Amino acid sequence: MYIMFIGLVGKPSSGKSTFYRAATLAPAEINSRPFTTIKPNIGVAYAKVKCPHLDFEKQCNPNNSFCIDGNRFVAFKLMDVAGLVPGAHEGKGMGNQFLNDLSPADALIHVVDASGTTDEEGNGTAGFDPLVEVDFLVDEVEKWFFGILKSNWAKVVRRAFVDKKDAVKELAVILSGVGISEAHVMKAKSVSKINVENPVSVNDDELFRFSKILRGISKPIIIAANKMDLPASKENIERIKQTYPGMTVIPCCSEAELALREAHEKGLIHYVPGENDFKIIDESKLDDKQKKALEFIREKILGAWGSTGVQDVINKSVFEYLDMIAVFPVEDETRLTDKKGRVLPDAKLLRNGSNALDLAYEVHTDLGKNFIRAIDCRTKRTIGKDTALKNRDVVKIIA
Ligand SMILES: Nc1nc2c(ncn2[C@@H]2O[C@H](COP(=O)(O)OP(=O)(O)O)[C@@H](O)[C@H]2O)c(=O)[nH]1
Ligand SMILES: [Mg+2]
Repeated sequence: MYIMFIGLVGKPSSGKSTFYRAATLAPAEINSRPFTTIKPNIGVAYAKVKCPHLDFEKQCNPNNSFCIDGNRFVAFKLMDVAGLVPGAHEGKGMGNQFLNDLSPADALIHVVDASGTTDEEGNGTAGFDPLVEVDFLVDEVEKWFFGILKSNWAKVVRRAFVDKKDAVKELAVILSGVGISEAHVMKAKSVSKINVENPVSVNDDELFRFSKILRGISKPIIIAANKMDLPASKENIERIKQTYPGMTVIPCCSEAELALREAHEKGLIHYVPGENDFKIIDESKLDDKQKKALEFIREKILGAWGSTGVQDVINKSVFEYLDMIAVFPVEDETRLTDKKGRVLPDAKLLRNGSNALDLAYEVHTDLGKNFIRAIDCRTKRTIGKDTALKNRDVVKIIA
């Protein structure tokens, strides 16, 4: 089973853990956790799509996901990586260990302290330039990545040269532990125009350039410009955007998102992650401090910026950078239920281009093995096993 995996990276005190806590805080009533946590810093976060129940005029009973006001939140894995400092790839601040944690990641969210109130090691200061942070982090990730390629290159050369094997395939096999696929290597090869087919001809400069491109393809970085509530942030965020026109920079306030999700959880407010407002459920349950904090968030965050940015960062990473689609497998094509009668119970994230057979295998290996055909529950038409599924498809698999 393929589970999408995103890592949160950044210097100490940029707000990674706050972002992580906000993103992984799901309503308590969610039934089944789609995957169990393996380490304390790996949790389940959710990408947001319009729930298909709206199109069918049915009420859903989610099982592996949750739905608020017609918004379905679909699970993936998120990791809170320990803070990285300059020199991390050489082991500074145990950085090499933390970088290795990123190996399985499909994408990285770089949480930057846009307020400039902490330096590159996370110590409190004033007027620190967040551009420094963006630079050094990319640099550390690239050097770490190059180190992996370099240390494996002799093996690639040997397999291609001595064993006469396909270098691209071997490279993908050797680097599969760092989340590299053959498609990634092919793409990096065509972008870089470096002849990795003949690995013995690749010199160190070329290998570094190739590893940079391969890193960009296999572990894209999206910037969460955090702490946008603080005074210097607005200007800094503009500068980050201007300096890195090729990067996606999304302003955010993790602290506000965490506060809103917690207040929703406690039944104090009604808040849909990613929206530009919330409703207070019962004024009398709030003390003055809470009221003030919520007012601040409403005016200075949601009003001024349109949202807290946390869900935007997630959705952009999942649907644009990683090009995923959300699909909804069901057992009964008219009632849209599973065996237990739950309507539209499950939502799964698949790579765009996945077909009904891929979905069948995602649901269960046996379903994949015994796949006969699938039905598009909107049109009631048969979907052949080679037809690519679309975002928000509701699919019955016949086995
Ligand atoms: N003003 C402000 N402070 C934040 C925000 N997000 C996190 N912080 C604060 O920044 C500090 C470091 O946060 P933490 O999540 O522990 O950072 P980490 O070291 O990157 O995991 C804490 O005091 C947080 O409360 C934010 O959006 N705005
Ligand atoms: Mg932390």
